[in-house]
Amino acid sequence: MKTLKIAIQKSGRLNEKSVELLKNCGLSFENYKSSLISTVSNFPLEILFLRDDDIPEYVQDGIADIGLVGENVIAETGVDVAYLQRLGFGKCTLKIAVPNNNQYQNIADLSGKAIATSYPVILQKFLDKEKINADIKTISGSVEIAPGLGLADAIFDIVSTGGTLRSNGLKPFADVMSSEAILIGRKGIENEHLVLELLQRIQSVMRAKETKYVVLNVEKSNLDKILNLLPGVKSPSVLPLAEEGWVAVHTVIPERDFWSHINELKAAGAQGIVVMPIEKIIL
Ligand code: PRT
Ligand code: ZN
Repeated sequence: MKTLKIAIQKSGRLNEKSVELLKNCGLSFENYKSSLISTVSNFPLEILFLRDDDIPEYVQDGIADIGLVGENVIAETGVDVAYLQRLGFGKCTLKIAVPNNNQYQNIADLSGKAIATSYPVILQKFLDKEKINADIKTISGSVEIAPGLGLADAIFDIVSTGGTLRSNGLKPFADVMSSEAILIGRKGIENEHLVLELLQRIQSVMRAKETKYVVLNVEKSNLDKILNLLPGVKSPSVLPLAEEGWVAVHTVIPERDFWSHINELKAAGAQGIVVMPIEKIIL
């Protein structure tokens, strides 16, 4: 394979993070809002900008080799593709929601009811699994207003903060699926060298995001206590300071470990703690 083609969302919730991820991978390209295709100048990659709904099929059919899309869209289109990497953004939950004043007790109460959604395939699968016979009303947008209009008794939609449900007088009733952005590929493409190289870059960016470079100063007599509190990638570097009897400790740690240890580090004598972002970590 000479050039890899990746499909990403043209505009919408995943566009900005997708572009940012590719740029953080060191890829140079123009991100013209009007163009459908962009060529990366320093890696054999073409970027196709598409509606997210089209991405799974483009990848399955080989028009794009790989694609970046929400798991919910993959599930809805029912395509047969390889999952290459979960990306940790675009997180949401697909839920059934009902009007606030509604008295439904359990899932079985949805039998015979009308449920409005833009995701009929995922919903039907869930209802089949729960052995519930409901009337699915497929609508393409503004699903949350359907109960207020008398079009449906419940809705099935994506929820992230829950604000949209609340402002439409709805409450969550059942969680059906959780979703995040994911890198997919055509079946069989997993071991292509260009795919592996891009994956390595993506993983190094993701690893770096969760990790910080920490520098702190400590008196030599307290060094052992500090080192015990700092699990590093390998082992921390310890450098002498100009001031006699003091050293600087440099290490790389997951941000969450850092916050859980910060008070212990200070109590153990750490001073001048500096926390810096890391661009990439290649293992
Ligand atoms: O134009 P195109 O077809 O490409 O985009 P789209 O309009 O179909 O999708 P878009 O850009 O809205 O979302 C793209 C993907 O982002 C989705 O397929 C999900 O995987 C993911 N995602 C994450 C979300 C949300 N969070 C989200 N909150 N997609 C949609 N929403 C909507 C939801 O439909 C509802 O209207 O936001 C509203 C609820 O948000 P809260 O925060 O009020 O709960
Ligand atoms: Zn869409």
